[in-house]
Amino acid sequence: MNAPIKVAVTGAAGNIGYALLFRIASGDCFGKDQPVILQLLEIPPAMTALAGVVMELNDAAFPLLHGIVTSDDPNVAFAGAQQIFLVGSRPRGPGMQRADLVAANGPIFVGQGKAINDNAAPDVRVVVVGNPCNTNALIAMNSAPDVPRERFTAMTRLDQNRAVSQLAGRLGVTAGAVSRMVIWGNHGPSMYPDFHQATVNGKAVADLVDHDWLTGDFASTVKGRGGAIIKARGQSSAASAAGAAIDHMATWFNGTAEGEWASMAVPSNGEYGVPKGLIFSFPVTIKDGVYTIVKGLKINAFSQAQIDNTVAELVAERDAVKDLIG
Ligand code: NAX
Repeated sequence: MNAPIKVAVTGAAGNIGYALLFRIASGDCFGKDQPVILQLLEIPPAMTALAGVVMELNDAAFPLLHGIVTSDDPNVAFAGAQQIFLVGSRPRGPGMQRADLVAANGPIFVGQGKAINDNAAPDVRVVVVGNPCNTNALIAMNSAPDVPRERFTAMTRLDQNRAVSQLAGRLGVTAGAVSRMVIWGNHGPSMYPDFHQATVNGKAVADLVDHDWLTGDFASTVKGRGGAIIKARGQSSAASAAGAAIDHMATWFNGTAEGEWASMAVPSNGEYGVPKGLIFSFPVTIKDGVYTIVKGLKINAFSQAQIDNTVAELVAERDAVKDLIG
């Protein structure tokens, strides 16, 4: 058995937290031989609900769960943390525009970025799930000057998984037959689910599926899936979002399989003309805990227009929080 790792989760009493914590504790994320200590952050009004979640975590009697810390202080929750899931954020209220959401969440991620800077382990790795996740990650990264920039990422894996599921359904195969489904850009309305690189059982998707469907219903279903789930369930996606966060961190921890890519929003170094520093979803490969953006992909005019569009959305978000990122 390995030594326990410290895993911090914010928004731990929320919907996604409730689906996420049990899977981390059971070994679904970091492996069945990797004990964990959970360090859970909530805001004061949610601490009672969090105490109930902790009772249930204890009652599940997970052999890998070596301890649980709860706090409303990020300095405590992030102390020595090696893996951090930033899930908590302020939800969009009635009448709030995306820009309002960006502005409302900014200060939270300044504080959490500083607390990560001052308290987390030197090998810390962070995924931001709370929306607007790319820009929240940008703010946290800029508030943590001592942490290597590439340790801050945001989640587009749910979008990748949704796209994979749509392709699998269309072609009558299981999700495991679909490879290299890439999400570019923002986890927001401008995201680009790029089918050009995707394969099914080794064959190019573009050769197997009607092009109009790929540029029409496929893209709009992937982009609109969050809304469709809220409409059907009366609540936003939680189990699939938690599953995607597990996939994101498990892939970062264990690496990508030979020939496979994962979509992760990571700081751009200027790849594919994306402005340096934006937290932008790219296809990556991962080995030994280090990701590398897949380079040299052919981008046709259709894809370039989509990428330009999602760059523009992220630049606008960045401009809305420019006072917070120095
Ligand atoms: P909930 O509102 O159920 O839970 C959020 C929790 O965060 C609450 O318990 C709240 O008390 C806590 N919280 C708020 N501010 C906090 C702070 N400063 N520190 C610590 N905790 C804080 O939302 P839930 O359904 O769990 O969704 C969480 C976030 O994930 C939302 O921002 C949501 O928009 C985002 N999502 C992101 C997705 C992605 O693909 N990147 C998809 C799923 C989800 O919509």
